[in-house]
Amino acid sequence: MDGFTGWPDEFARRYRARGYWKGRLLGTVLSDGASTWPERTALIDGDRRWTYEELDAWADRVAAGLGARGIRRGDRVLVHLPNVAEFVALAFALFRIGAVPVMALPPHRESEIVHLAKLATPVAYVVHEDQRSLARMVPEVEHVFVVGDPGEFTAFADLEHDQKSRPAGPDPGDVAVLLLSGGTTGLPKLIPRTHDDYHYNLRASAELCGVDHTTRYLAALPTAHNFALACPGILGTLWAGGAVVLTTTADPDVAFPLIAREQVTMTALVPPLVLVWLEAAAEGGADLSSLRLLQAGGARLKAEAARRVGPELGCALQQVYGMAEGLLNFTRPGDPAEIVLDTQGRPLADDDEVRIVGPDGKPVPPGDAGELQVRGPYTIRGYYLAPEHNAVAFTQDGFYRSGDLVRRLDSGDLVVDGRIKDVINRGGDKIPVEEVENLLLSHPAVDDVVIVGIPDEAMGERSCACVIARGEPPTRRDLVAHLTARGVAAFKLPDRVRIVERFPRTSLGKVDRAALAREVGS
Ligand code: OOB
Repeated sequence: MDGFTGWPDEFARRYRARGYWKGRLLGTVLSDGASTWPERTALIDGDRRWTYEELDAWADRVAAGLGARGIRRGDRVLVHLPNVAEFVALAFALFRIGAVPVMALPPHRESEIVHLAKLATPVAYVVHEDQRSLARMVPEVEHVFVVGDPGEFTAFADLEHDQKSRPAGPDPGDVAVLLLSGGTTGLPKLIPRTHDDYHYNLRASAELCGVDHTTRYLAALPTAHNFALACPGILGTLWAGGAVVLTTTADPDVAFPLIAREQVTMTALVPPLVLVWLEAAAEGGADLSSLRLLQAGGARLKAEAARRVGPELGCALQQVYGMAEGLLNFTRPGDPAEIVLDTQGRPLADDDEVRIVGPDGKPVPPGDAGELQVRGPYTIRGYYLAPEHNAVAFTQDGFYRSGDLVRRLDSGDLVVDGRIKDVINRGGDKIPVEEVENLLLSHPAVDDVVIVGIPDEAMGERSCACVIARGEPPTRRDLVAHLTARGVAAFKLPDRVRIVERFPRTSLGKVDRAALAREVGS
């Protein structure tokens, strides 16, 4: 695929020789299950359920349908679905024909979808009926498939085709999926993950977490996000012969009865949802006795919340510090309490090369905080079609600059202290500050604007737009209306607006965002 930067040969050889890359295609995760344990339950979505054999056959019919419409290896397909079974069937269908899903997130709206369509030039857009109107915003896309009522478009259900012969599939070194970056500044970038590297990602995550055929994994976070997709998520669970339970909301009113009914053993949440679950469990009446493991990640989990998980939810906690670009860190089952409660874990692979550097790019003394940089068998060497950004986001020797401020303890475990990049982590949702600032600058009453994160008990941080007004100062309501009219995902709307006279500057004349955040946060 053009615009894809792979690993240098020397590294590819090493990762193959050491067994990270096994030459397995993602489509085999399901087909292997269908031949080994056809009758086992694979997927549950409300009252609908599929065995491995049934899900495999469904994915095959969708693959045939896509093929019959001329969708081929290397074509991109923009996937914009909530946690519904069609997402799973479609993902496997695409993996099989070698077409590449672009994983839009459910909260994305016009602004993000238009951007993704421009960047990825997909041949098809697959959307849920609730978001169907967005399809009109991307007229250049050849096919629109709608899950639910298709309106003027094609129903996803009509895609299915029985024709057995399929064109040649992908190679293990091909890009299998394009994930969205949460970790970069500016507009979202696309993260090319290959069959080889992502297969390692899901397989090793599943092994580390002890996922097996008794696992019943609840996908409560968006399945399009790396965490719930493959860390180990739905793909890791299916690889191990477990069952995946889907929910479109993590609200305890829905999720708790589902856990009891389906005997869910494991799930993954972002920290604000951990708090919501703790509060709801404290009210009593919920039966969470089947739950064995709760993964928490996406943003820093406070130690106080971490401490309550075991006693109050009755399951083990695992902290996960990951990024769609690759590197995953986990606390391990059996780690001492202080590691599980107070750190974000350590790298998944022996060949994850993690270095922690200071502003001069040189490694900091052991135990000091610095920027985490990484390269390894499942960490990308470049974003898709982004040569200029890649020149700054990666070092000369191929390390990804995470922008995260991290310390390494003697145990090897990492603690995330903050970040050096301009992204606000609003409880796991990543707000690319520059993108929103640019949209706000087009408001007539905004002369200049800087968005900063301010500490928040529940979300970790919230966004505050600091505005230098032109004439009558705009209200938060004005600015939210302005952004909403431009079709911005709701989590990017500023939680607060402060009118300021000027921005504090560093000695180099750059806006001192940290000082500004202190000013408005107090
Ligand atoms: C996950 O992936 P992304 O791509 O949405 O966001 C990555 C960024 C990291 O660079 C870091 O800034 C932050 O999210 N982050 C954490 C964290 N986990 C992620 N910060 C502090 N503590 C943590 N535990 O968020 C992601 C991907 C796979 C698994 C889990 C999370």
